[in-house]
Amino acid sequence: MAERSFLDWPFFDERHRRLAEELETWCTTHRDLLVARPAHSEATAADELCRKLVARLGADGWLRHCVPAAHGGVAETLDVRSLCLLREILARHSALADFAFAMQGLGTGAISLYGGEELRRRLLPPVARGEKIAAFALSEPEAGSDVAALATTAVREGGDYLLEGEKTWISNGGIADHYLVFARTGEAPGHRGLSAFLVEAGTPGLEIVERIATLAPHPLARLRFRGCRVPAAEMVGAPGQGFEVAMATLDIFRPTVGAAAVGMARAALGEALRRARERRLFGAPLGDLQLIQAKLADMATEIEAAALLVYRAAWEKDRGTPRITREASMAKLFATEAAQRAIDQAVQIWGGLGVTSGVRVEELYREIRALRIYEGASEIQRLIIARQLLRAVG
Ligand code: COS
Repeated sequence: MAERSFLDWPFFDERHRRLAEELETWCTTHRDLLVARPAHSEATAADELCRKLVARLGADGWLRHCVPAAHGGVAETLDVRSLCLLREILARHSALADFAFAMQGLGTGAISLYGGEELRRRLLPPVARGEKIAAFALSEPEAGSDVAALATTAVREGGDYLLEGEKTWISNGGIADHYLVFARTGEAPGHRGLSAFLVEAGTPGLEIVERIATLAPHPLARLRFRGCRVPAAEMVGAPGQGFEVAMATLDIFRPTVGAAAVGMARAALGEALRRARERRLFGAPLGDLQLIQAKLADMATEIEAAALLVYRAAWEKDRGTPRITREASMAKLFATEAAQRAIDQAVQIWGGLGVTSGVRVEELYREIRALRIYEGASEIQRLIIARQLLRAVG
């Protein structure tokens, strides 16, 4: 039985509790889809399953939480608590289902926040229905953490921009229908000279040059832009506003990464508890050993603390606080690090079986790792938190 008591926290409304119950039921009904795994380990192994997950999540209305109500969504503006709950529950059942859900939101978040009416009307409803797949293309071979240093350029030519450069580790790269691409337009040096563009897959000059195989398979690619012509009307936000667009999008989605980590950690705790009760050692259940009890206690306490930070950040945003940068970073940092520790302990409790391919905790061990890196590595989150603290004192 999944942990539900946190739903009584004051961060949630009745609609959140209902949402969690409904998704839990859906996950049980769709168990076959959620336990399905890519059949092989190549870079494209997860493509088909991911497409299937997006289609199912869309058909059953879950992706409506990724866009605003005016364009096929549920809430008037993105409800971060709902996004977090959905990610936590999906991630507890299937990391790939969480990934499929999350990328629809991250890939269109900037359009929901900054897009013009035409772009929103054209792009958001099909993403909410799971008919189109979205992607967010920020990282580059030489600029992952340092966004202000990104090198892809977009040069104005008549009514278009010409994009040149490379993006890498792009989730959904290769299967996405469109990419939200950040490029240097040069209005000013550094972060003030970036802009965001919507680039449709198949636009001449956009090439998928490499599919990237990872520890836990999901669609990932390196993209190259060579003379890629994008109409100026496809810019998201104003010229030079790209850095702000990226940061504001990440402020919303970083707590949701923390939520996914909480979901994975809860799955690991469930597995650890089961093993502690079922496995006998020295003539008694494993869970009678105090060293095992200490692990379980630490896991549960850290998961609870992580969930508090995640839902605090989400609630803070939902109640209208304009910037939740510090709260979002704290939630992502603590939840992903705590989940990594909890999952590691679950593997330890499972012993040899814990590192056996196909066993749930082994899978979680591989799945959690990327969350400490993507959407801002733990080191970057610490930097952001510390800067905010230092700024506040002087
Ligand atoms: N919301 C709105 N504005 C923001 C912001 C936010 N979350 N974060 C920063 N800004 C503003 C700052 O207030 C500052 O404004 P001014 O120009 O008015 O002073 C400006 O943007 C520059 O901010 P800062 O000085 O902090 O920029 P830096 O280049 O030093 O650092 C970090 C920016 C490191 C925070 C940024 O590059 C980052 O988040 N990197 C990680 C990126 C990432 O997540 N990559 C993974 C790819 S997505 S899978």
